[in-house]
Amino acid sequence: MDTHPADHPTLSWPGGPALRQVAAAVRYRLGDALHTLTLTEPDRPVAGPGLQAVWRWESVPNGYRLWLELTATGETPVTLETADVLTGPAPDLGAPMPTWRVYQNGWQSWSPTFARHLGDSIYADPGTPEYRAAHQPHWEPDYDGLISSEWVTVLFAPPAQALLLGFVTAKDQLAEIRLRSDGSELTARCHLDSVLLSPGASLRTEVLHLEAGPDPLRLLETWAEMPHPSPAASGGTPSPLLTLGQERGGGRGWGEVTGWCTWYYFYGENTADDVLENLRAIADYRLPLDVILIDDGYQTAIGDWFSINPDKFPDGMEPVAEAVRAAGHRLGIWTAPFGAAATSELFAAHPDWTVRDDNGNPVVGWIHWGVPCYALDTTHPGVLAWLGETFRRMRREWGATFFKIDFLFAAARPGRRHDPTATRAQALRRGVEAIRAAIGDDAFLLGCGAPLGPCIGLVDGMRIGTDVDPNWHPIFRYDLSAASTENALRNAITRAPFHNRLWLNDPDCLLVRQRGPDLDLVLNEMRTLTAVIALLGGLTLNSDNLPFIRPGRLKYLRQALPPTGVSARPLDLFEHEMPRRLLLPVERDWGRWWVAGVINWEDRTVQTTVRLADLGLPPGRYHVFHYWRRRYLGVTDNAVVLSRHQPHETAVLLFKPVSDRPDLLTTTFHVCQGAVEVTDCRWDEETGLLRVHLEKAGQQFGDVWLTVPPPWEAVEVRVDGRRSPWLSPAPGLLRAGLMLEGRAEITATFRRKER
Ligand code: 9PG
Repeated sequence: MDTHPADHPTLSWPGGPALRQVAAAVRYRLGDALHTLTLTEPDRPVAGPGLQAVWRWESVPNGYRLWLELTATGETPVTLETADVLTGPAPDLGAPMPTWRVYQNGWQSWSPTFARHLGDSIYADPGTPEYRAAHQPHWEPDYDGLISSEWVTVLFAPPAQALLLGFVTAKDQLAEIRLRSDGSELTARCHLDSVLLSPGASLRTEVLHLEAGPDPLRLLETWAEMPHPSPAASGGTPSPLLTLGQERGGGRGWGEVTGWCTWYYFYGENTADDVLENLRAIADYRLPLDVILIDDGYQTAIGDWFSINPDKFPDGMEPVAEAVRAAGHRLGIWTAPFGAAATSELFAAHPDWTVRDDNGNPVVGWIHWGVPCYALDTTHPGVLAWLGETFRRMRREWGATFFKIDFLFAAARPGRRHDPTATRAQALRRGVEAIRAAIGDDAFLLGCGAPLGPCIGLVDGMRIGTDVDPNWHPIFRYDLSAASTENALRNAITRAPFHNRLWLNDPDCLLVRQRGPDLDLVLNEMRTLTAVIALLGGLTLNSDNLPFIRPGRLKYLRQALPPTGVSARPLDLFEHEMPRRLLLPVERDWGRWWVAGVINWEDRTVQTTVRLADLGLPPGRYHVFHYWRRRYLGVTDNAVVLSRHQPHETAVLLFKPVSDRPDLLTTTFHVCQGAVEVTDCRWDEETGLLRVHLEKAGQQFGDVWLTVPPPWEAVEVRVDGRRSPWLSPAPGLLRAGLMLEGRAEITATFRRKER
């Protein structure tokens, strides 16, 4: 690594990318005058009227960290607009820009995210004011031709030059990376939102991490895994590191979140009885679903969270809450805590609690199913106190311990706030902090409609995509943020690297009901939804009307439960805008295997060749099992050809190294084929005995498949000590069925065949 702190410095990596003629820039106002400070040298203060700036560089393994420190030096406050911690022409990646793939991370949960091939046209969003309000927080007229990615991007020039630019702090400012597709500009910008900096006061921008390497997916995973420390509000040393993967998510025992949600069948029309009937069905069917999430619709208006709709919940929330808890479930409650419906009692009582525009009018956060909802000012002490009281009451009076907080971007709408020194990011974070403090550390907090950065460290789970929907393609609108199974899955896959690192990913709900008036997904599409959710290992919530689900469909739900807690990797994230290859490597002390999800996004049948090399499997011979078709495809050392890969079908393929003694091939109890339900597998050569231990909550019928290479032949199979019939679906294979309730031990005895 090479630094040239000259007049126009260069950031470079030996044999890798180079960023030439880089600078930093601060835009601010003093009185009516707009000033720009340009910095071209690290550590040397640069002064303008009323403001001093220092550009900091730090070398870290494989890269750099850059940020700015600003101090107001005059007699009057300055108004800060933007701070570019890095700006210059597009970097040199050794290949022309049209060959690049650029990771474009959307702003909030529902915002489209993908790696775009610059040779294709850039994403044409709808450009409506509503779209901009929800997804483009920094929109300005020069946005045309601009690729903007929130907090992080990876620029990838195939085959092997990639550069990651990602902020590793995100508490205080919204931050984006902007790239002009003509190569004229690459800027990493922190938005200071016209906040006031008082004389003598200092602040620090977010910290940008730059790293180069050959593998863009690995860079993204590495970035997500880094501590995202929060810079101290007024310069100086960063405050203690917040490492989400440790503090929240897995480390707190939240690895496997399951549940049932009211929204995607009832869409708010559910009554208390509907909830109770589903609760009963979960018990009757012995479905291992933990959280019962009462989504939108129980309240009379956004903001009036204790005004329960009497037509739907005639006895209020308490009896339902009580029944949910009595049945041993966690109660989940949906809110949109940073909104006040224009029609709400909240707004009538506190018209001064909203963010204001320049004319003093309340700013609309979003339109909720036709009703404008004003954005609450989460820097206002009254709002923060009310938030605390609201969530403490839900916990105290209803016993809720799972909170889905939605439409969070409302708190980050531009406008005037009670605290003129608070940025949009800080305002949002204060609101989420108030909720986290009120619900306690042991409750689960799920962000939704949430700007991602400022929620890091505060939420346990995060919705990372648009709403799932009874339709594959969107029905009303054709932008990438429109509710549809396809769009939900895209983001679930493209943001998979965040899972277990920044929080637990919520890919949105699993729907398994039969095709009909309430669901338009064909079998392959429903299986794709099931497979992708199961392979991604995040939150797994069902949202069907369970009393009316046929047993033939419930079995799909069971095959996704519980989640592994570990995400498959989207191997071709930087190759295809809709990634087609997910790979979950599984390693246990008794074996090693890989589960691949190979997706056909096309609306027609295609032929797909799956090469071991494309999956990155070590060279060798593998048994291949086609999960949904329950078909053994034989042994390969090269590739599998799916000659009729149907529209929207995900082929879930197991790759298991070939062994010279009897071994477990797979089970059909879970899409991840052993990663969840197989707790042990032992072979004893002396006695010719293979023991497989299965363990899984609920009640489920399924098969265990064993491989029986010559000279071995099966003598008998026992399930929990009782002799069990078995089949041989092909030479060298053995299949035994069983009802799994809790745990089971399969013991298979083999002998060497006499020749
Ligand atoms: C409840 C729902 C569910 C869902 C959330 C959120 O109009 N819109 O653009 C719009 C976007 C998302 C949305 C609703 C409306 O869904 O993601 O899970 O909780 O709210 O209203």
